[in-house]
Amino acid sequence: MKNSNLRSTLASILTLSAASSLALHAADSMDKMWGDSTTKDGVESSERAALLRDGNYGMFIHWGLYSNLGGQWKDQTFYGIGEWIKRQMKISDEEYMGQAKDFNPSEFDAKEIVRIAKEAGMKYIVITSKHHEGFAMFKSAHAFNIVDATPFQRDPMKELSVACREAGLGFGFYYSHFQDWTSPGAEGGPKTNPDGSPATFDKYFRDKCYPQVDEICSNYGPLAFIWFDTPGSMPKENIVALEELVRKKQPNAMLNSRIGQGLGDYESLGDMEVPRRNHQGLWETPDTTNDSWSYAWYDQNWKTPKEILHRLVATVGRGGTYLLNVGPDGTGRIPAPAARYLAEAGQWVKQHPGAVYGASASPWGVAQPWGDITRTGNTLNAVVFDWPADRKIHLSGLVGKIDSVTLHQQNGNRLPLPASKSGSWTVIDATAADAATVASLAGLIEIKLASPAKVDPTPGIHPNIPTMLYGEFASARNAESKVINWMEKFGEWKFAHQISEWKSGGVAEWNVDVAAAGDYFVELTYKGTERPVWAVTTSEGTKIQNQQVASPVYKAYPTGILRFAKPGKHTVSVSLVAGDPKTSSLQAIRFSPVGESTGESNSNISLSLDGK
Ligand code: FHN
Repeated sequence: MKNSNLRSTLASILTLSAASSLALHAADSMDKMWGDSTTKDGVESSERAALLRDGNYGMFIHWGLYSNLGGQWKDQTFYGIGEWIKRQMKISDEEYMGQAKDFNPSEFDAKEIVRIAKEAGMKYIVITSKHHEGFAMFKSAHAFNIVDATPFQRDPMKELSVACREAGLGFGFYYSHFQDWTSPGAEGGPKTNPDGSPATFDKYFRDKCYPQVDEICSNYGPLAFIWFDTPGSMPKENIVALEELVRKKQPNAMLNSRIGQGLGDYESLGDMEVPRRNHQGLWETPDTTNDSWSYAWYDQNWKTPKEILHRLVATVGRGGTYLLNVGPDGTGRIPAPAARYLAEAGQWVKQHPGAVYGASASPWGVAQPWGDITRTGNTLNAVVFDWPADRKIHLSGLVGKIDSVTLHQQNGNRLPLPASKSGSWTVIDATAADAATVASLAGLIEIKLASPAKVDPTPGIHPNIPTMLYGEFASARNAESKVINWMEKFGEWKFAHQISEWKSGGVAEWNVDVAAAGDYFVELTYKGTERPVWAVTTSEGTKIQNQQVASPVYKAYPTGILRFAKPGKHTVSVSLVAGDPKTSSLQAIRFSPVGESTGESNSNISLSLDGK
């Protein structure tokens, strides 16, 4: 994905109080600093790509001096990603660097971290060796490091690299190459050297960045990843020099695209970005177990085991790898709720490894209303997160012969399920599923096909569970259809697709395949000012139109009941009949069958792609 496509409307939504102008500046530039995407021929099938291609799940760790502050500076709490506290709270270099003498993470236990990652089902660990603060979490010739500047005096990176190797986990380093807020000349660092002379990036690069990348590549055995971040406007020659260094010292390491300049082996998507459509190439989404990357005392907004699993399966189902972060605290411990929830999700992964490891993207290219699908050869792994009340799983547009359908029951038994055809739909009857399976985090239905899956990708409207159709799957005419991203708190990214800027004749159109004729309750998700009037029409000529109050953030509004007289293919169109064409912005349309008990709503399973 080209990050240049992602533009945010930050001014209206940033809710920072302290240092808000600095926050705005940093926020405005953070996504532009991720660098261009990359895809390299041949890498995907290479041995060194196995952790991304087949592993599909890794642990990210943000840990540094900022972890000891934990989101608190003196009497002020910093609400934002904790590792940015120095910059956002404008802490002086002297005071910040002085914090090192109080950093003694005596509870750090590399084996315990590895145990948590393994229990979670993760296949590798990437940890911050140096984040933007400039503090090295490894023994370095540069004095501002954990061995020489803290009472701890141990090299936790050494301990973790050894523990990973012993346990058979891949191990890699995050390194912030461009930003270094305590180093003269680096991005965000002091503008002058200690002697008062003007600082240059070149000197920072020669004296600190390059030697430290050399150190991490030389002193910790074979590395699986070097994960650079926010290259911004870093000179190309420096980036190329780092790439050459890594290639020479760690020929088997995978380099992420955030090294910059279109280099690297695979693409890092935007922070917290689980895409809605399948995404090509070798890629990874960095996400976090709560809102912050590093430990913040107040941030208890943990993703539940079900959310963790859903986001993992959705990422694999879109063709990628899920890199899920934890932030150990100042003592070195991973917060207990994160460890617990990871383990619960991990238990499911261990029971159903084939749905994640070695699995690839769903042939539908998108999620299903009841869950998601990954693929292993000719087998479809249908992961059911929201069981329809009648326990019938509908699949639109599946072409070809089904050899067998099997439900993996909680008790370990395999239950064959009947499957039937209804027009272009395949209906799997899971009414015999036992209660424990239905109550578990997710059900796994294995659908073995006689040949590779072929699918008509027209979105289906399901007869027994609400179906949400997002704006990005509509064709828009005389209206602007685009991805937006923004920060909820500082550094907490959200993504959405919106259709706005309505002109005369503006319309958003979805081609759909309706499983069952009947009445459907329609909700539109939109934002705007005043009271817009939206019209929803079908190619059968049915129309509903309603006026509702709008709000400046995206919300779902009931719009009316729409009838499909016949099942099968239809076109649904939405247009703005009255209201401000500039501020009225449509995100999605949702259909809930009327008269059916639809079971648990799927609207609360957030992939954090919806929002304001
Ligand atoms: O600024 C950093 C942020 O602190 C965090 O490390 C994330 C993780 O992907 N990367 C940068 C922002 O994209």
